Amino acid sequence: MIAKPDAVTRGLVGEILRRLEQKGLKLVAGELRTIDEKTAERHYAEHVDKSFYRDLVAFITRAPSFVMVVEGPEDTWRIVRILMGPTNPAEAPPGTMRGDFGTVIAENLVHGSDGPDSAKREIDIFFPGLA
Ligand code: 3AN
Repeated sequence: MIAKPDAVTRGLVGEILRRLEQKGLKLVAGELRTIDEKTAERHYAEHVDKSFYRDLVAFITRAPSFVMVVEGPEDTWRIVRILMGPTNPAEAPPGTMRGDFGTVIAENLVHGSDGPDSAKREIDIFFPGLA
């Protein structure tokens, strides 16, 4: 999971970690890190043809993110995404991270892997050797 630059700048990392930990997930790796352009392009490779791709890369590289790995029962990625809420904060219900803290899709605070394969792929990008 990634607390993106908007979340870090707004001082929401503690709150995001609190929610993950309160749910019962365990933080197994975490670092404040400015993601470089090459890494961002690798991370967002599936969106390369989308109209918002360049904006996405510019956004995630503009300031430090808090990149982390959390562990839990099977399908932890799904639990994390439920806590995050839907992609667009304007439509995310209260109680979710995006619903409670965001208003626009371009600044949607958090990233979470969308399945077991992407979780492994993304952990390999940010914490090689961990998974
Ligand atoms: P999620 O982050 O919920 O997995 P994805 O993978 O569909 O959502 O999108 C990746 C990121 O691309 C989102 N977090 C969001 O910042 C951005 N994004 C998605 N759709 C749009 C859009 N229509 N306009 C601008 N940015 C978007």
